[in-house]
Amino acid sequence: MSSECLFCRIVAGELPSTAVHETETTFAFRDLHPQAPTHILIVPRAHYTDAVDLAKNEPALLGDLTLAAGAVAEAEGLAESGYRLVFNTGADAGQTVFHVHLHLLGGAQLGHFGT
Ligand code: DGP
Repeated sequence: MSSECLFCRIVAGELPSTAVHETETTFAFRDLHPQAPTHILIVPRAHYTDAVDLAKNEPALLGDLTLAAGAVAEAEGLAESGYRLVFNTGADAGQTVFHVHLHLLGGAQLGHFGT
């Protein structure tokens, strides 16, 4: 845990969040600035900078994040309609918080992206 890290502090309960799902290794909460009707962030409790840092150091945790996302999608009623899972990785991709987080977006027909 880093006292400098926003998401470490949210996971530790030092800063408020609207939690929707928790496991031994993961924590999921609603995004403060939603980009879709449902926008949830799923993070590992342990601090890793981005998805590649996580994969290099604790690859099983990537699976935990994905399974947690599936459970959240189910609870949010998105399992049938579908949803998007995104890791922004690095500044040019729009990553602003350098504690790896999986965005779960859904609840609407999402446009294609990449430009
Ligand atoms: P990214 O741009 O991929 O690093 O995503 C960071 C997300 O975190 C962004 O969608 C907004 C969200 N966010 C930033 N600060 C907070 C906060 O204090 N609480 C919550 N719940 N979300 C936050």
